[in-house]
Amino acid sequence: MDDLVAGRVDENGTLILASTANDYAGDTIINKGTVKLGASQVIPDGAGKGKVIVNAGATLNLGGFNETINNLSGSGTITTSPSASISAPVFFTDDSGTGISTGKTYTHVLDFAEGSPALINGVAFTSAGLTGANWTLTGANPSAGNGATGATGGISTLLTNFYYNGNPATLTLTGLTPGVTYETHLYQRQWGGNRTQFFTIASGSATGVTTFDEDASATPSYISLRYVADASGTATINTYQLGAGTYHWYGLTNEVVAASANPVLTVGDATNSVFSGNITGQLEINKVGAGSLTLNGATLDFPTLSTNGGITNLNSTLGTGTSTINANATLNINASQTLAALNIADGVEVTFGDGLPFADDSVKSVTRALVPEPASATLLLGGLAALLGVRRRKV
Ligand SMILES: [Ca+2]
Ligand SMILES: [Ca+2]
Repeated sequence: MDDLVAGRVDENGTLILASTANDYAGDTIINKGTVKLGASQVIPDGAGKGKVIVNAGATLNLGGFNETINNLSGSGTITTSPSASISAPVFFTDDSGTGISTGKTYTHVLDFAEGSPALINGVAFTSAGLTGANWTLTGANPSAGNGATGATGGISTLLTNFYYNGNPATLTLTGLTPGVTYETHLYQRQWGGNRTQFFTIASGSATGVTTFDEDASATPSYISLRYVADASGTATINTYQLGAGTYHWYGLTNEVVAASANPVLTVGDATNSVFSGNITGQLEINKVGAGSLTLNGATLDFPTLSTNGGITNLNSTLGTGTSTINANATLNINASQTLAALNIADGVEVTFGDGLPFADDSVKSVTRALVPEPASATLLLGGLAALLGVRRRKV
């Protein structure tokens, strides 16, 4: 199902594009408000597809996802915000399959409704009622249980007793560190009947959803709910009943995980374009295609600019957000820069301001601050940095 029949957004507010089946041929024109990605690759690209135009006052928010577009123009804003997601169940029958480990950093290890809580792979769980110092479970209340868990070991203890009857049931985790990526694992087993739920995980503006029936398989499982903690250090998990019964809360863990890689916006086709807007946030711009892309925006503050095709004209100063340029295709730097790294591939031409080019035959990388002055084309390298094998020619 297409989210957009015609790719034109004219109203304020946020439109989330989440269908990877989008296949419209026209341009994607954002005139007002925000278009936010809800999955990777939801804007059509390639032959026969349109351009992306983000006009002044409007925003394209990558939402933590990768996207490839034919061509970028306009003077609006490109940014990203963290994503949240829920992955498919992982099945297990004993402790070794649960992924629970003393090698992980946990903020919560909760065994609901268990008087003698589980000990799993050396991790001692907390005997959890409906509230604790850094969490609450509302909605679900009566407890029940039996020993027919389908598992052995400590995880069988965890899966013995549970809370139920919440519709919705809301679990709130607090005391999290803002900006840190976490995964909540919800552990469950078969009880009987259709217990399909609509799950959401939310922290700040990021929300992930899925539907899942914990009773569909006789083999116990866990589902992973991944998110980046918001500024308040709070995450909320909701379950809404779709099947015949409510979700059974047996137990959970919440662990610190490595942050996801920054999302990449891959831009470019055979045509030339100018983007005069701002680019901010933890993202990478990857220039491809035979045409040129000119970046003129007042605020260009993002970690990584990569050039892998055509010509990139960098006419504004990159911000201080650990800016790295990976030059694998022609790059014209036409404004002063202070960079964390400039990585220049063999044979790639990088020119610095005012028409004085440096043709670089062999430099692999420069990893110190770079401050070219357009008027004199002086290249200043700090620390121990050196340019090797550079051929400088006058024009
Ligand atoms: Ca795309
Ligand atoms: Ca339990």
